[in-house]
Amino acid sequence: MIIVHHLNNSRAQRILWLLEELNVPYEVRKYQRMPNYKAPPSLLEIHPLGKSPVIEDSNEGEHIILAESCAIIMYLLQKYGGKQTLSSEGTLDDLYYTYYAESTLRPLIVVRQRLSRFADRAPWYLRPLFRYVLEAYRVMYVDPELPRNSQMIQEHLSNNPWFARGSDGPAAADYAMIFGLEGLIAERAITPESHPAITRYIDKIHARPAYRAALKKGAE
Ligand SMILES: N[C@@H](CCC(=O)N[C@@H](CS)C(=O)NCC(=O)O)C(=O)O
Repeated sequence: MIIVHHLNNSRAQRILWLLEELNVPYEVRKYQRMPNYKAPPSLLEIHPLGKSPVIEDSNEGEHIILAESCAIIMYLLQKYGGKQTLSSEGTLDDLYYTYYAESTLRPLIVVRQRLSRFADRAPWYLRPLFRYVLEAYRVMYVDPELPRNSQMIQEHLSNNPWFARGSDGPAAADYAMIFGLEGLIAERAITPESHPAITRYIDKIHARPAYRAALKKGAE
């Protein structure tokens, strides 16, 4: 049986969603973030980077351990996915957004989140200076990127129900993208008014029975 090493409030949730959609049995091993929001050291016993998600499975008789959420998504779809055939343009979209999710979108969101938290960790007398520098960095380098990215996604989802053009259900790119889109909402980088197609897309996924079942298993 597949084991998912699942950290609360993390990317691991989308792996549970995928497994529920695939109807593949799995076991969830839960880990709680520490007060500093880092993963507990016990995750280091599973994988050298100590992050989540990580899965364990048996593949052609061999026990495997796999990290990186998008690698896990592709592995699970290749091994357990049905025969969803995408057009050549749909295949390109799927490829693009699966890589884009972790290499471009998530880093932007993470940098923005961290910039707003770092100043609070500085000694009190340095905080105003830290805030000034971090705010300047955010305004110059991060903030101009987010609207451009959100606009691209908004346009794509205005014309297509799923990330892979022509697809009639979620593909790798959808499992990859949902965490970043939820992050845009959490960061208040987009609102239902400013980006209605993205909001509708997220609501549609959140209403899926498999997503709801995954939430129950992951608890958060
Ligand atoms: N690119 C990796 C990122 C893994 C990652 O950073 N996971 C976060 C949870 S969303 C984590 O484990 N954070 C805890 C920590 O960094 O200690 C992936 O997509 O799996």
